[in-house]
Amino acid sequence: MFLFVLSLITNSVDIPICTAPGDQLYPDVCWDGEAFWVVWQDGRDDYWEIYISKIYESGQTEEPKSVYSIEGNLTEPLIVSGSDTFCLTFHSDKWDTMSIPASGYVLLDSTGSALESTCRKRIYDAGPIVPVMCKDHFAIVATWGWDYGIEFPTEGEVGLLNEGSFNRILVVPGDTTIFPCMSFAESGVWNGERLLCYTSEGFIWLRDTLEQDPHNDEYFYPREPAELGWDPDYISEVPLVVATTRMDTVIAMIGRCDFEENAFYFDLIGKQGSPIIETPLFFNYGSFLNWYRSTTIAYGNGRFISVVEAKTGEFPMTALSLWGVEIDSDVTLLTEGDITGGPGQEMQPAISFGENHFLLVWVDNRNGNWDIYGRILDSLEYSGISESPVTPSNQQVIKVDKQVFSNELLISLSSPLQNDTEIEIRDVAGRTVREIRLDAGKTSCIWDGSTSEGSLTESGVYFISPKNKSSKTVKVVKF
Ligand SMILES: [Ca+2]
Ligand SMILES: [Ca+2]
Repeated sequence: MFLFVLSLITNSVDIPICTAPGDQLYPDVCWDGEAFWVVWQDGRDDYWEIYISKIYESGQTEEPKSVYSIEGNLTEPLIVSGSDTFCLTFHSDKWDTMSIPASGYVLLDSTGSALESTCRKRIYDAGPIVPVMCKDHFAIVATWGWDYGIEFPTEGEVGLLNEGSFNRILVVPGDTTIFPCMSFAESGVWNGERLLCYTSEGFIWLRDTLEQDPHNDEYFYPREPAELGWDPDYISEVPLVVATTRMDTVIAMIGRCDFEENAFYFDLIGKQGSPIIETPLFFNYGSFLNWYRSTTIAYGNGRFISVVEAKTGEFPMTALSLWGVEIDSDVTLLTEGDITGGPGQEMQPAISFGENHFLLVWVDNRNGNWDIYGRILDSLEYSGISESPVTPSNQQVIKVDKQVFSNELLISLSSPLQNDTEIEIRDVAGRTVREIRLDAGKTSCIWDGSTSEGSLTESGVYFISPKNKSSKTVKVVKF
């Protein structure tokens, strides 16, 4: 109850972090022990540059400044904080005077100013370049490419920065019939002792030691691939993990299942590399987008908050907004829903936890072009239904006749459906306990509290939504 009161106080208004002319895109956020730092790509001038701004937990912001610029465009920055420096990574469309894709990193001092001499770039970037703070060093997890004319092979690599210089500690092996081998490294997360990287070969532990033979530790999967619907023959073709955070020494991750498009899982991985919960928490984000940068997660105050970019409506009426999920540290789903946003569209969320509160940042076009907005929060506020424009066939509000029930619950939709659908009822672990078919033209059904197998469900909290997820989820308590 105490936490609830606190959240009422601190859930606050949107902070306009940067509303400069032109578009501001791809924000990322980190916490340096005293304040949040937000970076983004800024298009106010002729080229995309990287800008940075400092945001305090009180909501106070400092004037954004250009952090680093070279000839050409700098895009999609990521930032992590070290003890007295930051590591910033970016993509670029120039390598010296040549117009070819490159990626790089630069160290920033404690005021957010670039230490120019540390900048390193690699030509032919082919994938993410992700900074991770380990114990003493920054790690860079990246996928490079080579232009061989017809072939465009890629190679996943992990390095540790030593005074700004790149020390390679892992090259991900791939198809040995191709040189360089086809492989990639998606990202990594530090658990306080070791760096867990996920690559096209699987997951691998690395140490924060400049000299190491990474292949002392073998590649592995925390769970049997089949449990997440992964086909071992095609395992490297789906992003296995889309967002990670850490709860003490436990790693929390949201990843892709391959049961169906847009199926996600949430899992906790212990020090041994295996899951510490019996089954992962499964999500179905319906028609939501889920590319690499659109999902974010952070842990703080005993809960995980994850936000994903969500697509509503059918082409060409599609609109982007944010969908949030809160998960308790014991892996129960607390809430989920459309996050209250502005009158325009919202996309590209990033979240970080500070000392007492989270900072969620995103891109928002309420003023006619894209700007960076943020919100200091303890808990997510939901609008109930997306305020973004949607086509009539998707405009549904789901209602129940009571929030607390024992025998019978009336579930109704705001307008008749054009196609048959299913009402899905899930428990707090995200498991589907019952699906009720609703024929086209019908608007209501009764749930008698039983499971699909006909047995009675246990007392507790349940979430009800149409299977296509074009409406908000309703939370009920059964006793
Ligand atoms: Ca909106
Ligand atoms: Ca703008």
